[in-house]
Amino acid sequence: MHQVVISGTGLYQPPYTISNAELVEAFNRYVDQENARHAAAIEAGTRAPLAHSSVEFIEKASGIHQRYVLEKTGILDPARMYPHYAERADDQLSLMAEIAVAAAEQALAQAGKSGADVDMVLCAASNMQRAYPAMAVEIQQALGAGGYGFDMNVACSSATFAIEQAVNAVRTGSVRCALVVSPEITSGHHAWNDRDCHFIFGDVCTALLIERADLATAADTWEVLGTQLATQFSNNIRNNFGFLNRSEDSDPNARDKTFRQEGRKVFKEVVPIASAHIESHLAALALQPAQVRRYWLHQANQSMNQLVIKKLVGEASAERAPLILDEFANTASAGSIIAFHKHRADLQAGDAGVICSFGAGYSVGSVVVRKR
Ligand code: CO8
Repeated sequence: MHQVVISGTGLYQPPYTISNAELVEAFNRYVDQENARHAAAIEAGTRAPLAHSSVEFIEKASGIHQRYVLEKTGILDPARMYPHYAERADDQLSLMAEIAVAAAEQALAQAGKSGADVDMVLCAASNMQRAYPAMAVEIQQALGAGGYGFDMNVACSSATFAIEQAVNAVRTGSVRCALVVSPEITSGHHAWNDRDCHFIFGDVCTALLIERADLATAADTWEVLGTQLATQFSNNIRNNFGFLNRSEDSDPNARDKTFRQEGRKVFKEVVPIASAHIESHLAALALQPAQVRRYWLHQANQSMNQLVIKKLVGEASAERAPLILDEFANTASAGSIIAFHKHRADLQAGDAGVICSFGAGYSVGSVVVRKR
């Protein structure tokens, strides 16, 4: 068995931001237009009017201040309320692969490696752009990587679940260097016209390089002490978009074909699951929660993260569990990886940290690391 390290990370940040003020202004125009269009039915009492959103609610309920997106005009157009993406020919690099390659190149540069050193590529994200060929195989080719690649989807836990697959493959010697990319184009399958959730998501792509410790040459490496994954079925976060929709003769634009959730239930149910999961994982590694210098938690909701940390160590602080969701919003499986990417430089050799995702499934995945 080989010792395994994370030796590089990368972050592709889309070119456009949408502030809460811009988002709410566009959403409220959409509401006014819809209510005007259905004025007679609203007047007759056969249809409920839509309600305005508010910046104050969004910031208080979630902690989100803005989000990055790959395209914003469509999202902010009240007659459309979703992005415009140009269809690409089969011989062009697909959008998911393009942002994955950009993030991967950063991770490779940080690790002092090239695409040719990689022999496993995992594309781990909440939605794939197409059914096949696998996104990972296209990314593998674009980077000049060898070995093999495959796609995985465990929604918000896609990245941590992929890390376990990569770590095990490197540990057992079946590969030497694995790349995990999480191109999360959440804008494409988000309900931007639903007041309950329109503010939640942003686009991004993260990358991680995982390799044998004895082959790593980077100065900044993180030994993977252990990984632990768990799932428990819940319908509280769900998207029914899928390849059987056509045969079911269902409406492709129906509300259930994009993201939807029972946010309050998710909040209440997932906090105890996540904190108990982290506690049991640390106990299995003979570590106390207070001995962990940093928690890079899933980035869905500020209060949720504060509660998880309070349960673990008694008090929440940005030093112990940094937040990136104020700037990035919820980026599905990429959130905890962005936190790790941006908030690890100040840790010292010997310091332990936990990367932890939690979300749809339900799913929870933790990765315990120690700076070398
Ligand atoms: N503006 C103003 N008021 C609003 C708005 C709004 N936009 N939305 C709701 N309200 C009102 C409601 O009507 C309600 O009013 P009243 O009390 O009069 O009935 C009041 O505000 C409270 O509403 P909620 O109970 O819904 O509000 P919460 O305090 O629960 O906050 C949150 C809502 C922020 C959504 C919160 O519940 C939350 O963050 N929960 C956790 C969710 C979570 O972690 N989900 C994980 C999802 S991510 C995931 O798993 C990945 C999926 C794959 C990616 C998909 C990409 C698209």
